[in-house]
Amino acid sequence: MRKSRMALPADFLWGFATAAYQIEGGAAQDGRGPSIWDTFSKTPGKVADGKNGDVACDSYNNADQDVALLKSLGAKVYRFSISWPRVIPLGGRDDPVNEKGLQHYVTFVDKLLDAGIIPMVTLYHWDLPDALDKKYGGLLNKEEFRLDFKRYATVMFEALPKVKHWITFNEPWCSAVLGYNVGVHAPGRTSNREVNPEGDSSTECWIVGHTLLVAHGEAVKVYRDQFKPKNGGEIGITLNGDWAEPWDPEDPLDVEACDRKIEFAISWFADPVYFGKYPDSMRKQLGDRLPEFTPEEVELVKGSNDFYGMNHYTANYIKHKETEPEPNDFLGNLETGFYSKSGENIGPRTQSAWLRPSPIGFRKLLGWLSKRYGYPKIYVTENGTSEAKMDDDEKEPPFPEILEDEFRCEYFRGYINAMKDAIVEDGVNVRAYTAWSLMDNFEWAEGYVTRFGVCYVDYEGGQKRYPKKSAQVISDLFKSLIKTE
Ligand code: PNW
Repeated sequence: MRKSRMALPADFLWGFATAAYQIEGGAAQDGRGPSIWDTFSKTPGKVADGKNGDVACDSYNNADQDVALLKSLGAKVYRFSISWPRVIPLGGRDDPVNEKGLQHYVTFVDKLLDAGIIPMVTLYHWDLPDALDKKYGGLLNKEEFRLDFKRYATVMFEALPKVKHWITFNEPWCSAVLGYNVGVHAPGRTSNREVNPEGDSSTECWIVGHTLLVAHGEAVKVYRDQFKPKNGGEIGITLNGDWAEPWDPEDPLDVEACDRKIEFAISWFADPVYFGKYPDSMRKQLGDRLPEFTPEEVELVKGSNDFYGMNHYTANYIKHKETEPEPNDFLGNLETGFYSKSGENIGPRTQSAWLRPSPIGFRKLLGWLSKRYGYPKIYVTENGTSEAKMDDDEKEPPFPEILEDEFRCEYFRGYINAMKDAIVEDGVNVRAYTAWSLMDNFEWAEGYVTRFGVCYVDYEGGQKRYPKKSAQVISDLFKSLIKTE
């Protein structure tokens, strides 16, 4: 049967995503060193259920099972991340490489390719070697960090020539804001002395953001100069950001605040990557607390994306503020909420306080980004949801009912169709999509309480994986949307 011509291109890549610290476990195996997340999650009070990633989904010891699972779902691509302290336990440019740790990823990539699955590799998904944080302040130290990251990236490019899709950093906004302003992610620095004894929310997040951009540019340059010519392949950064709707659509100041919200979240990183400078709205509010790019840094950062990596989950209503911005504000002097002036709810609640589904917001944000950045090739590298627990006792449904995740199925139907509309009707250039997440995993400060997987993980039963209904829904949906010719 001939499929509709209103479909996704035959070479569209779809699959699932994960991150090293969230799934690997094997924390003390084969010479892996600690990351800032090992340290942070073992600090009392930092993670909801007091747990950590020591075992997680034990993916370090279950490569065959994970590859078989991906294959059974028909995935064409798998996005996963490398644990830097597994490869270089102390992290630094003069520190030894741990061959066993490195070999794990070489073998894993081969297994994926043997199964016909394309690897998409994130170099940094938040698990900085703890030794670098202790030695020189980690991401706060631009000159040290950029060189250590460059060396780590070079080791990985050298070891994995078969990988053709590289992501430098996952969600620098989260590293900077959650790690150095709010303090709820590692290393947990903030001005809020009830949360942490050290940190300055008014300056550190902007410094860290700058470090990440420069280090990204550094790794891209190495890849383009030394590896791309012989291996082919491409490299980019993955940015997260929500769609913004005005609280009062009749108020031009709320409408303007929506753009400012997206600029503070996304253009903070995307403007330097595409235009070589920070957004005017940020410079205006932050003044010299926002670092300046040196000419050498502009050279590195501007034009450093071969594709735009997009993580997207939710939308907010935005209300401008009349007062002067607070020194620790990172939103752009505005309020975010789930209700509009007329009382409309943006979407149903989930288990994640920050996440409410709004598929139309995905289509709108794809359009906003495409217009601003010249219709770049986009890879959607994360999209997904948790499910609200049963109202009365905050318990999750028992196994196997938990596999019938109709709420998540509806989320994916809505979001994937919204993306399809953006592609076929609005002309945005999305070429890949990886759902978050392949399986339930360590959800950072929420521990194992919140499940994002399209496969259930039985943490008490040897980490066995069971596909939920949503895994099949995604698979069937893409099969029906992709042109077969
Ligand atoms: C992303 N927020 O994190 C991460 O890339 C994943 O590792 C994570 O598991 C997933 O989304 C689900 O949370 C985010 O508060 C964490 O806006 C928090 C926020 C956004 C993204």
